Amino acid sequence: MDDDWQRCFIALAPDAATRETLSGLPSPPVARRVPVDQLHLTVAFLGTISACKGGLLGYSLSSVAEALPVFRTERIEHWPGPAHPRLTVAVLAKSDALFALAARIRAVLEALELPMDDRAFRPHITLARFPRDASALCELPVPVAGLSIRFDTLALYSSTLARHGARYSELASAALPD
Ligand code: 2AM
Repeated sequence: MDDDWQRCFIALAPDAATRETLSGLPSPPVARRVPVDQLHLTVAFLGTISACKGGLLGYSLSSVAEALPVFRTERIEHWPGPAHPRLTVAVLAKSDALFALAARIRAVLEALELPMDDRAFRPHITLARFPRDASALCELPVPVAGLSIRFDTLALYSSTLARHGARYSELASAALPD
């Protein structure tokens, strides 16, 4: 893709202890684990945007990066694709704070006239992705209620297709206050 246009999303990045917790959660052997440094929770998916709008958005992140509470896991599930499971995800317990953050981000996107995917927001952290022809060989959902999930950063990422799946690169970030 042209350097002036990138596939982007805004996500929360877990702190180091949370990354360790997430990397210890089970996923089917056939699925490819998301590398620990790439684990994230997408709050807004933008699709392809210009570098110029991305730059403006990067500057705006600190205006929405308010302190967040500790979140809790609820369970691990498979999310389906058209013909077979697509993802193994950790689903978080419902949180008003996450929906409030998504609303603040939506307002910034509207102000910058940036599009936002209007799929319902289902807060989750993808742990693993299935190859195209795989079936789910392990029993899920697994309840993993109550594990602490903390985020320390809100960031704008670009997503680039690589040989073994997408790679995410941080374009701009704002630290979340304690
Ligand atoms: P996923 O892990 O559930 O696939 C980069 O692709 C990030 O944006 C991933 O977290 C991915 O979620 C999410 N994402 C990809 N396409 C999306 C879309 N159309 N709407 C919302 N989120 C999307």
